[in-house]
Amino acid sequence: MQLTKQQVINHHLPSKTSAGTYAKAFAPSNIALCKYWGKRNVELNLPINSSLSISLANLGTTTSIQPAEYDQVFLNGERQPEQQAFATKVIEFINLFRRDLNQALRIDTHNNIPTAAGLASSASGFAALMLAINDFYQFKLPPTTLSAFARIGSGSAARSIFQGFVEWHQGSAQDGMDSYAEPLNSNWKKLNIALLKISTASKKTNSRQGMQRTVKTATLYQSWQQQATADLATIKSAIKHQDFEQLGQTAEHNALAMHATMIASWPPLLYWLPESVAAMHRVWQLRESGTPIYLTMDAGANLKLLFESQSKSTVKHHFPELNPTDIIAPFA
Ligand code: 2P0
Repeated sequence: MQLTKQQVINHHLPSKTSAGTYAKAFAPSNIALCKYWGKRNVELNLPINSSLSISLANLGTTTSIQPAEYDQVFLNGERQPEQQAFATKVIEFINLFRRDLNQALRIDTHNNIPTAAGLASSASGFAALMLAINDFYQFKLPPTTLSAFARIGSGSAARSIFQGFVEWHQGSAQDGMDSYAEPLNSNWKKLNIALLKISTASKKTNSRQGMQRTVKTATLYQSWQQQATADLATIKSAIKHQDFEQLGQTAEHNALAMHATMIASWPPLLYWLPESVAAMHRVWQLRESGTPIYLTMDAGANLKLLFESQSKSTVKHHFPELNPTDIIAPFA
């Protein structure tokens, strides 16, 4: 029988908890170099393959929790209507952890990700919320449990509990408690990521629906799993040896293989816009002219560019649409 979120969480929370008066936590956004695409368990967001990401340092979400007269959710200072998706998701998640439903709460979420970058905020959002919940109720949960619980909110949130390079282990346990992320002990001062905005329009098919459709209908999905497994090992080796070409090549190949399986779903899932493809060609032209630059893309039309510090001025010259805040050096 499949376990529910509540059953899994109850089993791992301390028996006695006390509510604090105020808690505030930050979690970074992350960009996957080896992507998560496909769930073996939809209730618990358990992935079919392990993934590896890089967290975006101080770009992400800050969330605070405090007692209030009635439940209220704020996003970037604006009260969110109770019935709308954002407030519902936040309240449903916090309800998994609050045993005393009589204590009403005010939850404030602030994202400092450049909104123009069109970066999904569910990863940093659920990670920051989980960290704030842990603090507010004084659960004192270990990082691996915090990561596994954040994953129950949104898969990629498992990785946003940590900074730097982060590996999320797919795990195999029925309750998913071995499906958590861990930081790799590594550093890459020269590594840069640029967020190249193509569109900020919300996508028609979200990741959750998209993954399920791909797993069900794309015969390419089996090859994707094989490639993701191989890519993870190659990326870890590239990080260990600080081999940028290997890192960039593998990350780009991984993203495009994921998109190929999406496109091979039915009905097809094509997140690219004509402008995305045009930007991909610009990246490839720049690379052909000798600049080591690679791209990765998530479930959307935007590109993320990978390069090292010595290429920064060339990249800015060829992509004048990038603002200084769109370029991040996570280890600098
Ligand atoms: C990733 N993505 O590894 C991949 C690459 C999008 C493409 O994780 O359903 O928002 O909440 O577990 O985590 C986006 O999926 O999905 C994602 P849920 P999530 O970054």
